[in-house]
Amino acid sequence: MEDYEPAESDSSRIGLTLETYILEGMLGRREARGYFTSLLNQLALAAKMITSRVRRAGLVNVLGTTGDTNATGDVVQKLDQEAHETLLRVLGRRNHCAAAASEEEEDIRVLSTAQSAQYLVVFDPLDGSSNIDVNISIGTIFGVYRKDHDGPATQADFLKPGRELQAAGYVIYGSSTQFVITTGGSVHGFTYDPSVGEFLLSHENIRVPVHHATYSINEGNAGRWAPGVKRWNEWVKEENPTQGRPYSSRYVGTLVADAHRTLLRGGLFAYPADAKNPEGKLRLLYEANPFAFIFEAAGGVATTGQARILDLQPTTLHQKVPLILGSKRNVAEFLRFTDEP
Ligand code: AHM
Ligand code: MG
Repeated sequence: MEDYEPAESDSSRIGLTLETYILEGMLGRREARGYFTSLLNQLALAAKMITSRVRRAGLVNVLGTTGDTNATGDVVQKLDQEAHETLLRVLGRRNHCAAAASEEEEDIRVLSTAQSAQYLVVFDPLDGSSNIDVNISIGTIFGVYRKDHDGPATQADFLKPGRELQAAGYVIYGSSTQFVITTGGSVHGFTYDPSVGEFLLSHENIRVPVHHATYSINEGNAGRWAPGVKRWNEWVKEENPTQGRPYSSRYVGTLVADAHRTLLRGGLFAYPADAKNPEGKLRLLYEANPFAFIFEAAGGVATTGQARILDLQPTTLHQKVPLILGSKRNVAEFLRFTDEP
C-alpha cells in the first residue's frame, strides 16, 4: 500500500487532520473507491469514542472487572468490554468491514456480507488491562487486511501472515491521546486535540533511532528465561561507560506504551518465551503483527528471536508469540546472546 501515501511531505503538514491525511491518501490512488478510506475513518471515530470514556474513567462507572474472562483466560475489565463493543459497533456501520477479530472474543464477528465489505480488522480493544484502574497509559491496537474473495468472511481469512497487512496502528491514551498509523510506507502520529475534536498530525514520518541505551522487559520473569536472555540481561546492566552501559530500564507493562516509547526514542522491548509462557505472552494477531508492521515501516525490527514476526503463518486466532521489537542495533545485540548455543 506504498501508493496510499499522500504525494508531498513537508513540515507545513503539521496540524493536518487525520481525516484529511486519510482522504489525501485515497485521492492519490486513481482506482480508489473510498472503502479503505471510510474504514480508516471509522477506526479514528472509534478511537475518539474510546478516548472520551478513558478520560472520564473514575467519574463514570467503567473501572473494575466485568466478572468474565476472555478467550485467553484474562480477566475482562469493564473498559476492555466497552472498547471492544465500541469498535464492533462503529466498524459494523458503512458496510466496509466484512468481519473483525478481537482479543476479547473467542471467534470472529461477521459484520457485513455486502459486496463493498472487503476488509477485515483485527484489534486489541484496550491493551494494558492491568493498568486501567491505576491511571497508567493504555491503548488500542489494530490491523487491517483485505478479504480476498467474494463470499462471507471466515475465520480462515484471518490466518494470514502480518506482511499482508494493508494498514496497522495504535492509539495511546497517555498524557495525551495519539493515533499512530502506517499503510506500509511512512509512519505518522496524530495527537488528539479535545477542543477541536480531531487528531492533528504531530509526528510526521516517525523513524526508529538505530540505537538507544534503553531496554524494556518484565525482569520479574528473569528466573524463567532461557540462558541467552539471562546473559543479554546481565550484559545490558554491566558497568562499561565506554560502551554506554549500563542501559536504562523502562517498563510500563502496557505494550502500547512500551512500544510507543521504543518507536520514538529507540531501544528494545522484549516479551520473550519463558518457562511459564513457552509461546511468549503477547498475541500474534492483535499485538505482535500490528507492531511488527509499524516497526518495520519505521526502520526498526520485529522478531520472535528466531523468525521475522511478519512471516509467521498463524494457525489460530489467539495464538501467542515471543516478541522482540526495537532499534536495529539493540535487536542485533539481543540476538547475539540468544543465538549462542
Ligand atoms: P492485555 O492485552 O490483556 O492488556 O495484556 C497484554 C499486556 C501488554 O500490554 C504488556 O506488554 C504485557 O501484557 C505485560 O505483561 P506482564 O504484566 O506479564 O509484564
Ligand atoms: Mg494487549
